[in-house]
Amino acid sequence: MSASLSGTIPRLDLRGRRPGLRELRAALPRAEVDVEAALLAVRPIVEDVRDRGAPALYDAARRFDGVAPPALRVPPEVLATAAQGLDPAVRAALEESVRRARVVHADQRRHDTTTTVADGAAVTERWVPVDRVGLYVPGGLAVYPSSVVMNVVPAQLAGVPSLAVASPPQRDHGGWPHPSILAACHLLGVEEVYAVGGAQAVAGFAYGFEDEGSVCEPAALVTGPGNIYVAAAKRMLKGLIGIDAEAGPTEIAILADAGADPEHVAADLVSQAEHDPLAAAVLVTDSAELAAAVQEALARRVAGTKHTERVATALAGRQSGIVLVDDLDVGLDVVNAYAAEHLEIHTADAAAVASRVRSAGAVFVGTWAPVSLGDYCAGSNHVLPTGGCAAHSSGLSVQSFLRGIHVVEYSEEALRAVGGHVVSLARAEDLPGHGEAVLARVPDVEPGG
Ligand code: HSO
Ligand code: ZN
Repeated sequence: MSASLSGTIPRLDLRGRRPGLRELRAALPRAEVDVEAALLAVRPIVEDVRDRGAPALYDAARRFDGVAPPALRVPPEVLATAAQGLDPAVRAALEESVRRARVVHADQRRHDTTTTVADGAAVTERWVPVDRVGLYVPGGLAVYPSSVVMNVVPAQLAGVPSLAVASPPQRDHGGWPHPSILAACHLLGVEEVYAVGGAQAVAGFAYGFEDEGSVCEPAALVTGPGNIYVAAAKRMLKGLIGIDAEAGPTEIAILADAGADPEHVAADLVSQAEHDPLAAAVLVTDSAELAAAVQEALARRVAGTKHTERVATALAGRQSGIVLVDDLDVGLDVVNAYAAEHLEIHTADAAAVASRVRSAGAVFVGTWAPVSLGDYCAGSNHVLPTGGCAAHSSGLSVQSFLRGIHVVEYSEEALRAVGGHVVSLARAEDLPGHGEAVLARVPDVEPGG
């Protein structure tokens, strides 16, 4: 076994210190993903789709996917055939995944709230789903029908009336998207599916296009994971469309004490490292013994796993590491500063420690909740903020597909009661026209009352 495939993981020793957030951010391992550089490549593709529509999408397919699809829209019989061809065990697993995700996401639905601010004065927050969503599903290294579930279920439960999926055409599958993606769409009742990939798919959703009499209307929101070009297209088109997060490489952080099982820790680090050579696997522990045992278990597991090279590269990369700390308080500082996409807690009283986590896409508490459970069948969503974005953002949920509209209802008396304050603030901001709009209705109000 070459040294580079040994599962060796960089180390960061913070013992004897309690660094602040600024220092932690600088010291902690993290992948450098240069979305700005990808923007240079993506801009002409997006502009071509905007200007030429379908012909640009076919050209991009030939160029980037090595095949032009028979049509951009996948016909219903191709979707049905894909579903029929699904391995029964995979079908059963997808159905259970959908069932659990639906149960959890149904509870996330928002109810309108009406607040009576004063007599005759009410403000309602009305939740309205976006009109149309485009879901992007990648199809390169990663063909994830589970991601179809994680995007479609919350959109459907939010009540989004129009929903389309796009996934790259595959040379091996007659130019249609991967059959497992099509099968997942069919199981979920998604009928509008396009054989379009990459940045051009995001552009196609943003501007809409027409192909052979079938129209893909523009979407208000585009969600779903993708490579750096997809992220760049989302960044470029944000504003015209809403987006979820720019998904970066997968991350797992584990906070563990001396009582943790090194085999569980190592298996879970490997499980996310196998996504991508740029995936991040970070162990934070106050036990040098555990760190050594995990390193040993990793050497064995990395050699024995299917994607050895990918996993070893991810573990050895500058984005991964074992961080040694004095105690769990510092450990919590570290994981909160890191703001991992996935954080596992393997400590005594794991639930109490987990309750002190403030930044993570998802937290997996204790021995029986590995990240891979959450990837498929926990009921939680697996589209989560990466790259430290968990410091300010959340994973995909029903909420991601809703907009809150403030509905303001005041009676004449209610306006009269507060109108003077509006006039005062309008004068203070040198916007007397604002005050005059009130005085036109209730002329007798006095500034300040
Ligand atoms: N861990 C990935 C999701 C995934 N895992 C899909 C397996 N399939 C990012 O959260
Ligand atoms: Zn995963």
